[in-house]
Amino acid sequence: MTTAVDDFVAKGFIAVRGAVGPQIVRECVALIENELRARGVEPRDPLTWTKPVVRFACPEGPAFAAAGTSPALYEVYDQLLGPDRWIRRQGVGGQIPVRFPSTADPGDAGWHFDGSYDVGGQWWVNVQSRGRALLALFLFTDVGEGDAPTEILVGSHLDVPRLIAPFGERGVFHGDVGLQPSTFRRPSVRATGRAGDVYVCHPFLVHRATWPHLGTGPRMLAQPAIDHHHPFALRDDMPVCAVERAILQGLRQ
Ligand SMILES: O=C(O)CCC(=O)C(=O)O
Repeated sequence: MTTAVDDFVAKGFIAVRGAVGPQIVRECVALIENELRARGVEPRDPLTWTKPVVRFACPEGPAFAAAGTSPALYEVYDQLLGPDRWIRRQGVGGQIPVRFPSTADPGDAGWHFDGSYDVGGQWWVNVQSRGRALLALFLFTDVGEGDAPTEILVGSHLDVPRLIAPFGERGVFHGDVGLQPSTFRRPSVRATGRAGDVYVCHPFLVHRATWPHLGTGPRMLAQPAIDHHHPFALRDDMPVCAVERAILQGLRQ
């Protein structure tokens, strides 16, 4: 029988529906709206939506702490990583790209996997995934097909380990890793859902923002790393968690 964990290893993500409750979502949205106002964007006035995307660091505070410490997410992190391996953060973290209805190219919608540690102002990655045990996509608004959902290449996390392993522990700037044509032949899905859903993803999953945004309101998403105490050891002779299992599978394929 295929378990949810096996499915994650094969596909590279799991959608946790209703991970964040509606009241917490509302409080987070109010804080995101304040950030927009501070940047001259009025969340309810389309005349002020002059750019297709506005980005900022995810705010901190009790509402985001409640979102980031959702029991449903903790259970999934435990299942995918093991209870003692990941760092419990009193918040969400990462960046929030808010996407507005627009047919303009936002300029940031290329396929990529995320870097996880800073080397001289660039985001680097290594096969042990230093600094990132998981990528999470927190939907703070309802996201339908027309609302510029994030697009995910299913199973693409299995293609990345072989590309970055040759760079050893030092790693490589994530933007310098040339993805192979076979990765782009993988099926894609769009991270649609309701406000409060969270897509928990393998750190090497290839994804991109999409455009145009044909919806009616701002799309709000946070995309933090879930960090770990130690990078993955990737040793076959030790117990491995699901994220590591996928990296080892990718190295063998
Ligand atoms: O906004 C999105 O849908 C995803 C953006 C993204 O992948 C990124 O900024 O790294």
